[in-house]
Amino acid sequence: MLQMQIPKEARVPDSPTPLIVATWSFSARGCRKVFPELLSGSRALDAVCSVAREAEADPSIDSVGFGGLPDATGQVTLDAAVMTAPERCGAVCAVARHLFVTDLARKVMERTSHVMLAGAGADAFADAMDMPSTDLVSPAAAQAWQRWRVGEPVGGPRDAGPSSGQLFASPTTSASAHAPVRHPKERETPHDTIGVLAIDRFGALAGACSTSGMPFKLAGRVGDSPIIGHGLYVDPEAGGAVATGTGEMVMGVNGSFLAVECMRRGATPGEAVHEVLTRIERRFRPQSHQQVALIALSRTGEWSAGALRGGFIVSCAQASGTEMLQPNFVMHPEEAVDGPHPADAGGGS
Ligand code: SD4
Repeated sequence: MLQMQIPKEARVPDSPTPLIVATWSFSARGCRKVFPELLSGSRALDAVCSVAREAEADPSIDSVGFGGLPDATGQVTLDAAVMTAPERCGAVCAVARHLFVTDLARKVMERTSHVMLAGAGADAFADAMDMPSTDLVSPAAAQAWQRWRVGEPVGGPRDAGPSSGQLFASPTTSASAHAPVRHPKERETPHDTIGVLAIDRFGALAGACSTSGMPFKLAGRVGDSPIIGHGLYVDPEAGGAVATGTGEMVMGVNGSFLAVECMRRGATPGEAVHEVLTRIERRFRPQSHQQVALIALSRTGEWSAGALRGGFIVSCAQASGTEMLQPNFVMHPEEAVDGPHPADAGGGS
């Protein structure tokens, strides 16, 4: 049931003060580490890239960077985007040989006249930028893929949702020559992209997203995270937004762009997030295990977060400390997906 709660804003400062907000609790560690630099005058763009990099290097996070779960063929591919303004954004997708994809997306923004590079071209650009090439498949991710292939359960509590196969067509209807051999237990696994928004001492906004995408996705599948306007959007005239969850649903409504447009037209961040989730509800009728969550940050530093279901956590770093917070509203609080992440052990301030 759709619950029409009025979202409460989390922070309403008098003037912009440095702040980092990020999706999921595993981001708390990076937020806490990076915030002092932001407070002492570093730029919002540096902050969001640094927080994303922390997650990319952490092998215990199975949805971002090294440790990310592979696609259906066993290959890990990474997607990322950065943005500070409509005319200042960069993205990469389907990167197969380079770990620090948020930095790579930033290089696309700063060193080319393009916005997005994909696949082998993105890896070749990283080589040209002297970024080290690396094997992205961690031993744990390789094991998870082996289990998934033979239909064994993958993961712990985060993987305990009901079987559905929503991401892919059912085996009996999937006739594509490129479709992987599918196991009856295949389903859309909960998965947690890092999306980070920051505002710096100068009032500048920046955002970043980094993900290994949907676990066991069809080879070549790219979700919302690296696509400007879908997983991430920032406009200094209005604010910024990041999305996490089932990318296909976020893409259908241009989720992050829509949230920022709502703020441009006078909505609070909470109202903006609520509008996006309501539209997803109306069009997609998500199943109970499917999650979408967004964080929106206004240009004056107010922020709010909402989710379709319980389980979503926001990491927030500000002068008073780093906290892991519940979102401001949950459309279906009675339904929870995605429990605490194993990498959460060091959370809190
Ligand atoms: C995707 N949105 O590739 C990403 C996955 C994600 O939380 O964010 N999961 O669809």
